[in-house]
Amino acid sequence: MKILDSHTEGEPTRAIFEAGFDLGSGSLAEKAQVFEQNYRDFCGSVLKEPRGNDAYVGALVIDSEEPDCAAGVIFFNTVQNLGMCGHGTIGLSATMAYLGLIKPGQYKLETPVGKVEINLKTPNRVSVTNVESYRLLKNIHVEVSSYGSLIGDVAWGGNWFFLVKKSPIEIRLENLLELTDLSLKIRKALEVKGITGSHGAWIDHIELYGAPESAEANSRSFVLVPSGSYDRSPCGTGCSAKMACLAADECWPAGKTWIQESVIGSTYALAYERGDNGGVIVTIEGTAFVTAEVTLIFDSQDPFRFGI
Ligand code: PYC
Repeated sequence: MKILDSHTEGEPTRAIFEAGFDLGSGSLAEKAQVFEQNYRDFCGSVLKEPRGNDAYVGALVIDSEEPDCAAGVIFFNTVQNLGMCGHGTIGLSATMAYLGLIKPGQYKLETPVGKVEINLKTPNRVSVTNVESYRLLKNIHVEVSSYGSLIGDVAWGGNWFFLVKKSPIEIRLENLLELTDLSLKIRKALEVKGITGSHGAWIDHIELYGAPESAEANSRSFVLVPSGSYDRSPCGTGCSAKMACLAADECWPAGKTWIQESVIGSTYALAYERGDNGGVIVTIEGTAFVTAEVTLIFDSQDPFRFGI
């Protein structure tokens, strides 16, 4: 097994090659289910403390049976599998470039929710064309203790998001605890109200939006991820959900670049085209750096070998 770490605009990805797991012979989506069911201990031990932390996303690289795809990838966090992962795709692309597996150019990767295209512009700068994103629900009211009624949209960008257009808390790193607390309360309020994504899917990511700090950016966001941690990057799939909402409201034209700032001030450049199914196809561009070649050691005497 070969493991390499990277960060994309501050958000870590742990890429795993040559794991050799038996995931059966189904589709990539079916293999992802087998992975989630049978390899939960592996996911925890690889990503959680003391080897990682709750912000880490794993990228299990496997062969794709799609002839036009360079690889298949199953993204996972410390809680469950992800459908797609924007920062993870950028980080994986930079890692594959570092390993000499790809050179600048265009490639496709297969994910459990569909094929995504990568354009490796330099060994570190990558743009990703995501699966089709769409808004499911508009102007949903949720009551949150100490904040009152908040309004947001439910949208899909490869994962499910609830997007609050106007955060009652300023999007600054100094407000991290309050932003996290508010987002967890919103997620709970959605659960209590029975508001879900399609087919009852759990809305596991919450996005709060506010004014950008940089004059070049259009917006700044805080993104709660399923573990309860936050995305250091502007969250690629979250940005896709955001662009789907902007397009649905006719607030931003197709083809024009939108700069999204994260809570730590890193940015993605985004643009969308109309999709075939009423949604949008979003391109997410960002930068990733490889940070470590990793050898993990699991001592059978270690009571915390499966993570904390
Ligand atoms: O970049 O899509 C993303 C992402 C999802 C969760 C963490 N990052």
